[in-house]
Amino acid sequence: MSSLITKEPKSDCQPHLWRYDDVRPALMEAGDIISAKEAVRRVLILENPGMTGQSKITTSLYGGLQLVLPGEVAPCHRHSQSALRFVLEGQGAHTAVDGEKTYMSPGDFVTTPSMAWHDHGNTSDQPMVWLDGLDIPIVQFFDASFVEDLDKDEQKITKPANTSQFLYGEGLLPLENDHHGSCSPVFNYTYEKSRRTLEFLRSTQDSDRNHGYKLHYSNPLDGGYAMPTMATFLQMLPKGFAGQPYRSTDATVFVCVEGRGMTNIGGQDFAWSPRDIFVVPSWQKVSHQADEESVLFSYSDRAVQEKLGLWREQKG
Ligand code: 1HN
Repeated sequence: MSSLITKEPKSDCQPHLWRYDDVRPALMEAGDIISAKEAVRRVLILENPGMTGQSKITTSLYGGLQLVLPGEVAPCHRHSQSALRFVLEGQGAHTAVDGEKTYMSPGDFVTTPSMAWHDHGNTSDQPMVWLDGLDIPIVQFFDASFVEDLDKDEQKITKPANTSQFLYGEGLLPLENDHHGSCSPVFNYTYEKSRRTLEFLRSTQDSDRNHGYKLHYSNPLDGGYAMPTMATFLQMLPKGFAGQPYRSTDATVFVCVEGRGMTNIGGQDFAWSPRDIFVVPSWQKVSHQADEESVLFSYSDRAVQEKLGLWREQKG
């Protein structure tokens, strides 16, 4: 019995950090070998070293780096799996979802809901790289995966750019709200806006002893997480911050957006700088330190765990 029902979470997931400078050359090499169109999605999978061969970054989530080169199109398809994009490099490439395009910049968090048609394109003159977070292992667990290809590379654009921002992202909602599904109708949570909120908090409030200044991205229709399966967060650690150890049952993927610091995960130190990605397994003690004012984006399965009444935390 004790191996089935453990006293505490036991996981094959290991703490790990990928330095962007180490993985970028491999991603650019992939760009020379195969086009986005040939690959459908040209991504380097960030595979957790404790779960090799499974294409998982945590037990329940997928993480990867996607490259779209100037002039390329990643052809239109839709699938049961939800995806989040967090832009690491490049400016002005776009993704189209359900008839609307959004142009992306570093630090933007962009949602792709389950079964929404989506294609990506890059009409800028620079490569664009983003972190893809998908709930692939969750959908796999439930044996609920479907995918369809569109009969053309790019879907028809039927809505003016920024439609969802104007209708849902400005503190007003349409009287006859026709938004369907459990994903936020906000398509792009821009870094420009979220960074401003963090700066306001830093300059007016005390920081949390575990998290610094931490926010979750929210669905304006219900105040919950922006996506039904993946919770997403943005936090600022002020210069010199030395956080207390914290643990929670949602294994979490972090990305450094700005600054420089170190995170201790279960007794191991991981130093990070911009665009580095690291993973904290379930229930391992994590404490952050910042040498400079730093910003971290993160995602986890907390949205699912809370719905199922499973999520727990322990503050230090
Ligand atoms: C996918 O469809 C995307 O739509 C990204 O951009 C990453 C990784 C595995 C399978 C499908 C996308 C993916 C993916």
